[in-house]
Amino acid sequence: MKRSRQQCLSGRLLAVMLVAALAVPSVSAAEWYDAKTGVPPIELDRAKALRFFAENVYGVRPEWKSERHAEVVKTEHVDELSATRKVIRLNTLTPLGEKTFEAVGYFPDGVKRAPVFVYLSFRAATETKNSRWPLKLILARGAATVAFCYEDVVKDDAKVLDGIERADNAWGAISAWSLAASRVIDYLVTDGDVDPAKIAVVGHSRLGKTAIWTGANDERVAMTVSNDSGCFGARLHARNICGETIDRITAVFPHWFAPNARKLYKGMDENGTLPFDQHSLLAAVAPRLLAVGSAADDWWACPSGEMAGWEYARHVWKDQTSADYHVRPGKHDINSVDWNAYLDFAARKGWFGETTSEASTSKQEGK
Ligand code: GTR
Repeated sequence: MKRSRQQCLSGRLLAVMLVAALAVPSVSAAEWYDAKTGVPPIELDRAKALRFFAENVYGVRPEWKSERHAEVVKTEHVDELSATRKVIRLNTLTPLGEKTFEAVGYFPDGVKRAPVFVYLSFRAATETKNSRWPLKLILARGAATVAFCYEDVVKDDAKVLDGIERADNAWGAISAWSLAASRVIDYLVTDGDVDPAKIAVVGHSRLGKTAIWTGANDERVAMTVSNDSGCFGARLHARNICGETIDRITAVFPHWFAPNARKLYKGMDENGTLPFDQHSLLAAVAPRLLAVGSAADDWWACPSGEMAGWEYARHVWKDQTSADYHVRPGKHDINSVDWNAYLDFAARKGWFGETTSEASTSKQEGK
């Protein structure tokens, strides 16, 4: 049977393409992605990436020479949670000088060295009814959790750094909130109720950006959790899929960033000339665990762009099951669906030994 002209042509085209593909020297995943999509190449040198993001986006953290304090000022048992509650007083450095703040932690009864989830909170950590920090759910897994309110460290106000002299690469509030999270970790690694190898940092939205910046810099963070972190979080700027722009975020929240973020990069995300992207920051978390979570209706943070950030970064992990992504229905928020996704991820990674719901389900099913 004679083939049509079109069939011949497409057959020849296929052959040409095959030969061309075989002739192309093998390229790294990063180059392949770049050629295909226009996303800037990923920076695989972690130290270089961290220097870049410090200098250009979140600001350079100054040396901190004065003494560090961490003191448990209150310990009590909370019967209805079957946990011990500790109030920890810490000091930290901020662009406005030294600051004392308190973190509140819950440590489950009967767990010797518990994995711990540090939650960066919008609300006072003394509040026990906070749907964004579901204590019962976390403790029921056998995990400890510690939270502090970010505004106890630096007030979240666009004018908060007005009146102080800021170099172009000066650190902003995200970096200061992140240092406070590291100060909490300084304490946690000394607390005998905690497994120092299983420390997670969890943040939502602006505090999701903060969680990523913390996990990228602080290697004691074994699991970095970015929930709906959006622009300058997990979302790729390139391709401007949807949501907030560099122009908007640096105009409305100048105090979050180094002045360089606006001075150097405003508009470059919109015209596709930005020389870097957030996948390089996510990659700085590797080989430690990374969880990126999105909400389907969260246009501003842009779930498709957050997923793309994760997708472009995850080839850096040798074990790709160590970089997790989930999207849940609904709006911008962190709720028990998100927490369950993060706790399940930790369980899959063996954080709860044999006591995890997954382990017991698998056993029951005889898997
Ligand atoms: C928005 C901001 C986002 C995100 C969010 C939040 O106004 O534009 O970047 O951080 O706030 O933190 O809830």
